[in-house]
Amino acid sequence: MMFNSCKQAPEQKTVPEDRMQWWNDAKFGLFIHWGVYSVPAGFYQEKAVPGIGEWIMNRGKIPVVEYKKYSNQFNPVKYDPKAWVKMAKDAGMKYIVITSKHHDGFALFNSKVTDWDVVDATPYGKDLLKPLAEACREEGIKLGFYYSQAQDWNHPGGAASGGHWDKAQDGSMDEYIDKIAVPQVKEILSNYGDIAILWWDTPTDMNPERAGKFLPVIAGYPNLITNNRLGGGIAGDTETPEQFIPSTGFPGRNWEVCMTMNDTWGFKKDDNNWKSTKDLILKLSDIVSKGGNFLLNVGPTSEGEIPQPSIGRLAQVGQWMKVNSEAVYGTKASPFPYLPWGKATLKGQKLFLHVIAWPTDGILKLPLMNKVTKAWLLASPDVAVNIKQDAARVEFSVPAQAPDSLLSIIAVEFEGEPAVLPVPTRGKTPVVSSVDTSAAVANLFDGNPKTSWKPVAGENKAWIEVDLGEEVMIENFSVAEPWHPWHDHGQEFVLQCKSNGKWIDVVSGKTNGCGHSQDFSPVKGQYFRLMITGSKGEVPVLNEWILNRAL
Ligand code: H79
Repeated sequence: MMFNSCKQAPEQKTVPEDRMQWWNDAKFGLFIHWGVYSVPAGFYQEKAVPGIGEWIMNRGKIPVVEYKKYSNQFNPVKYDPKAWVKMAKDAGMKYIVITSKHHDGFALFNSKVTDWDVVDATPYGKDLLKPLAEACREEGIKLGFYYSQAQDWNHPGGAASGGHWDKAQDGSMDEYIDKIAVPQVKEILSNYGDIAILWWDTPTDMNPERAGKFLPVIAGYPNLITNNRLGGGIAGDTETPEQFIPSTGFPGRNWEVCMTMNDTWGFKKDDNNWKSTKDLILKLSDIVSKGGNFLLNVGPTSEGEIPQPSIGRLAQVGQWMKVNSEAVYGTKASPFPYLPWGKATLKGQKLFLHVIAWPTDGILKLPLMNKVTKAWLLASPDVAVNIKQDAARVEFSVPAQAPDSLLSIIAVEFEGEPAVLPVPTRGKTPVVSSVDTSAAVANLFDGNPKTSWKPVAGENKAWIEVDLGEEVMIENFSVAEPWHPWHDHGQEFVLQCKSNGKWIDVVSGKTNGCGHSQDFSPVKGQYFRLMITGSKGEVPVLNEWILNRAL
C-alpha cells in the first residue's frame, strides 16, 4: 500500500518550485469538525450551552470524567468516508481538512500515546482517518489535518482558554507537548500517506520554545502547508481569518477564510441558522475576488452523518460550480479595487465578472482601460455580448435577465496587463487628530491590512482627514480592522466630505471590528474626513481606510 510514502527521508522528496501552487489554484475546501462533542450536541444536563458546539466542555465547565463518558455514545456506524469525499468533490471542493484532535483532546485516530482516542474510548473502535485518507487518495482530493496543539482539556498540562476548571487538567504544559502533542503530530503526519495541510489552532499559552518543538517534525515534510496559528511567533504559510471575510486581501501572504454553514463547527442539534446557498456562493466569490481560499465547514453527528441542510447546500453550490468554476479555480485577485455591481477574478488574459447586481438597463460598465477582444456568459457561451469602449471604460450589452439566479459570470478577454485606476487614498498622507508612537498613520493607506494606526491613549474619539489631490467621485468606503467577530469590537464612524469649506456627513454607521465596506450615493470631493469612535471606551484602531471611485 501507499501508506508508507511519507516515511521516506526528507532529502528524497522533491519540493515543487511553488509548493503553494495547488492550494492557490484550489480555492475551495471542506472543513470537518468531528468528535465526542457531537454526542452532547450542544446540551449538558438537559440545558443548552450557548456558543460553538465543540467548546461545550469548556463553556459548560464539564468535569473531565463526566465529559469522557460521552465517548461511550460516540458510535458513527453510518460513517461513509467515500460519500463524504464525493460530496466535497461534487461541491467543487479540492481539499478536506478534518479535526484529527480538537480542544477536547479526543483523537479521531489510533494514537499510541493516549487512550483518549476513537479506538480505545468508543464502541466504534476503529480509526476514522484511515478510510478517509484512502477515499481522498482515490478521488484526487488533498487531505489536511487540523490539530489542536496547545489547548487540550483532557490531557494534564494541556492549555485551556479561560484556565483549567478541573484539577485533572493540571500539569506541565511542556510535558504535555513532549508526551502527547508532538508524538501525535508525528503520528498523523506519518500514518496516513501524504498529508497536504496541518491546521494548527488557538495558540493558548504557546511560546517560541513550545512552538519550536513542533518545527523539526514538520521540517520532515517539505510540501506540508501549515497555517499561522502554531504560536510562538511562527508565521506559517497562511493567514486564517475566521468567520469573516476581510475587506481587503493580505498582500504577499496566502490566506484562507474558514467559516461555518450555521453558527457552530461541531454538531449542535438545535442550530438551524443555515446560510443560504446564494450567500455561500457570494462568499466564495467575494473571497476569491480578493485572492483567498474558502474552507467551509460541516459538523457530522455522532452517528457519522453530515446534516442534511449542509449536504443540500453543497450539492447546490456544486451545480453552480459546474457552470462557473472557471471563474474560481486558478484565478487571482481582482485588479479592480471596487466594482459597484459585484466582484471579479483574473486568469491570464481573462477577467471573470461576478455580477451580483445584474444591470436593469442591459449595460454593464467596467473601469478597464485595456482593449477588450471578446466577452461571453459562462452560462451560455453562444449568447453574444457586445462590447463598446473608450479610454476609461468598457460597456457590455447583456441580456435583460441574469442567466443565473444565484450569481452570473461574464468572461472577458483583454489585451496586455490589466490597466485600472488606483485606489484614490493609496499612498496619501492623512492628517489625524493624533498618532500613537507605535502605529504610524501611513499604515492606513499602505494597502497592508496587517499594519495599523491608532490615536494616543485616552482618545476614544478620533478623526482622520485626507486630501485626494483632486476632486474624485466616491461611492464606497471600506476599512480593515484588527479583530475577529467574537471580540465584538464594533467601532462607530461618520464619513464626511468637505463642500464649500464645510464638512458634510456622507454616511455613518458601526463596523463589526472585522472590517466594513459600505456603498452610498456618489459624492464628489477632494477632502474627506473619518470620525471614528473606539469600541467599549477604548481607542479606535484601523488597519486600512479606503475610499473607492464611482464608475
Ligand atoms: O475549531 C474552530 C473553533 O473551535 C476554533 N477555531 C475554529 C476553526 C476556535 N477556538 N476559539 N475560537 C475559535 C474563538 C472563539 C472563542 C469563543 Fe469563547 C468560544 C467565543 C465563545 C466561545 C473563548 C471562550 C472566548 C470566549 C469564551
